[in-house]
Amino acid sequence: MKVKVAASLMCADLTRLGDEIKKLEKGGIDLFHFDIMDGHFVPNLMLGPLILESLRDKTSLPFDAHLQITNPEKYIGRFAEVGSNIISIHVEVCHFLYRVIDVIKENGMRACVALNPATPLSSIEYVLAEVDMVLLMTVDPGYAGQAFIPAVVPKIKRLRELIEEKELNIDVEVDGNINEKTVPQVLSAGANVLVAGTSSIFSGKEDLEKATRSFRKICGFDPEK
Ligand code: S6P
Ligand code: MG
Repeated sequence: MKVKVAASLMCADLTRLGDEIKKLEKGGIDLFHFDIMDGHFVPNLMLGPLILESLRDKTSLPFDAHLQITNPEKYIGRFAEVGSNIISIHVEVCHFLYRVIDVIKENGMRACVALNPATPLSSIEYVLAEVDMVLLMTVDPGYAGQAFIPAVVPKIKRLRELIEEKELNIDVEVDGNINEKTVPQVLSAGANVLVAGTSSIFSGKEDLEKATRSFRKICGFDPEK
């Protein structure tokens, strides 16, 4: 599957998000990842639909809304209105996955189910055929800058096997401490959408455009393209 890099915008310079988006685009980013946090499901508050709305006319690249909130079903329509292309809902807080996945698709978006590191793959066994993407967290959600949980690597591998066994066409996104060291592990296990945050493109060590290019190179992209 095509490898894609998603920029986690909560890790960007929030005082100049429009400029950051332009730099990321020039560096070859594939999509923009928005961490929506409610202080209930996760112990932090971050971003909201207005951020997506204010940035929507700045780029035509896809917006990937990672809802780290309880009652995600209440907000699907709002995230569709502000221009989300992908919605990720956490299985830990969603009791009616079939219904919510249907609502996401009816609103014209791609449906993704997200799992915390300790949540087993069996929780999505019956809905796998209905989703466009599965997001496997490689840290417990809530904060940037955390340590990678290596036990997720065999989980990624098993998920990719399940997808192939069922002959499905599903992206596998990974999120949390995805950097030079962990990219080879997650790619060879079968992930193909990589969320880049403070441990890679937003480390502040390089200009953002250059950092995005370097990260894409680590992910196997040809630097000339
Ligand atoms: C965590 C959130 C993530 C982070 C990202 C940060 O709750 O879902 O998207 O923003 O993982 O990246 P890093 O490289 O700082 O871990
Ligand atoms: Mg995220």
